[in-house]
Amino acid sequence: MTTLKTQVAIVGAGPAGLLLGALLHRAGIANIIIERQSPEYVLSRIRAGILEQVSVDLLHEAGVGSGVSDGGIVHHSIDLVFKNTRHPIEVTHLTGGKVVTAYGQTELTRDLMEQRSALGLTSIYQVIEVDLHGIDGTQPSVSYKTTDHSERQTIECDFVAGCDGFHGVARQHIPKNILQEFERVYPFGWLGVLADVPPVSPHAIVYANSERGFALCSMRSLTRSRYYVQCPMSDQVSDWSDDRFWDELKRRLDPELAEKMVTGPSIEKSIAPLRSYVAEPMRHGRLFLAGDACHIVPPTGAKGLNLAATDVKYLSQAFIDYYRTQKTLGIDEYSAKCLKRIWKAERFSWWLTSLMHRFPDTAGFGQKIQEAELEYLVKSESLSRSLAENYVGLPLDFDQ
Ligand code: RFL
Ligand code: PHB
Repeated sequence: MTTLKTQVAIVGAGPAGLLLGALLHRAGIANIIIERQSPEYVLSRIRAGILEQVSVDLLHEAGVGSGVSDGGIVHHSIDLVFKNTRHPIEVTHLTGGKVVTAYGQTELTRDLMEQRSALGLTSIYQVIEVDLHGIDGTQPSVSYKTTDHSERQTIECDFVAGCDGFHGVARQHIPKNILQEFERVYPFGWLGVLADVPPVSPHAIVYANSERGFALCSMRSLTRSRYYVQCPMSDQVSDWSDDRFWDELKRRLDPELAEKMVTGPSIEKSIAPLRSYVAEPMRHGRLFLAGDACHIVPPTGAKGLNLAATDVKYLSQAFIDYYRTQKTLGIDEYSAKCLKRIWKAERFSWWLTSLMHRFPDTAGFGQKIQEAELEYLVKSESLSRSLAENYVGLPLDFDQ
């Protein structure tokens, strides 16, 4: 059996695990990351696209800010489409100067992976049979196998960070009588398409409510677009030819955008379920959960990756304080501090999802109520401001 030693063992090389590894390394705290998939597979998952300023600042703090500075597209407004008409919500004006940045999770992950390998830090990919040990005590460890070694390997550490996403193993190590779970599964999914065509709306992300269902226009660059349409979860990707997708997307937008839409062959197409989920607490003994490992939001509010980033901000600060001062206040308060922000983002994402999608059980009545609320929202400065301040991300000191 091979045994490695480190200070923090990180399970999962998604954005949460990689960002935590980078921030800890900069503070002189040794860490090893293990990941179930290959690097290529991790980079092939097309997911988030919108970063709050807090997340962009954290990338700079982690030393990988140049990617988002050079390749990110700063947005000052979002557009809401309903009843075939587009209404801008000027988020920067409404929040006293805040912006969001379009920058893909794939690009952000690549920046962090490249930095990690340039620094020679240990990341072990394609691990199997991951298990955690001794998290109730003072000497936890993580064991696993790699696909090319049959013998088990162990990482001895001071702390374990469970950054292994919704389907990971870390959360399962919090005893059932302690872990509380809260969940809502929505009766539809999102079909997403990535295509090398210029974004139809380069200056604003477009969220559309239509009688045919929700649609979203986003981007990865000025030549690469990311679009979504609401679809039944029973649909298969093979049910959606490119032609059918473009036709459906255009029918859910206002006539001007539909007319301007440049279509082309898809380079990725996938269907994602929509779920709200929180597991509490986020810490048990020496195990700390971060990101999708302990909370999921439906993607409508673009909060998932941003929440993962703020968890990691608080967790890295807590570990840094601990190693500098031996005081445990930061690690003791970690879960409660994160959960305050998480539940506000859960509320916002649930509200925006409820407002923008077609629900099978409310049909025509639900559509009329949504349109009435949207009309109220775009006319009322206070409601527009509430949407804007949540979209750009509530200030970090909001709950202090
Ligand atoms: P990830 O990205 O799921 O990474 C977890 C990693 O852990 C690995 N893993 C294991 N490794 C070792 N051992 C095990 N036993 C393991 N089990 C799992 C996995 O292979 C994986 O590499 O979680 P993380 O790091 O917490 O990051 C969270 C984000 O990925 C997620 O919240 C966002 O993608 C959500 N999201 C969005 N968030 C935003 O902030 N803005 C957006 O615009 C946005 N759009 C989206 C989204 C998510 C979407 N989907 C597909 C759910 C759009 C979509 C369509
Ligand atoms: C994306 O660009 O993938 C994206 C943008 C906004 C969202 C969700 C996803 O709310």
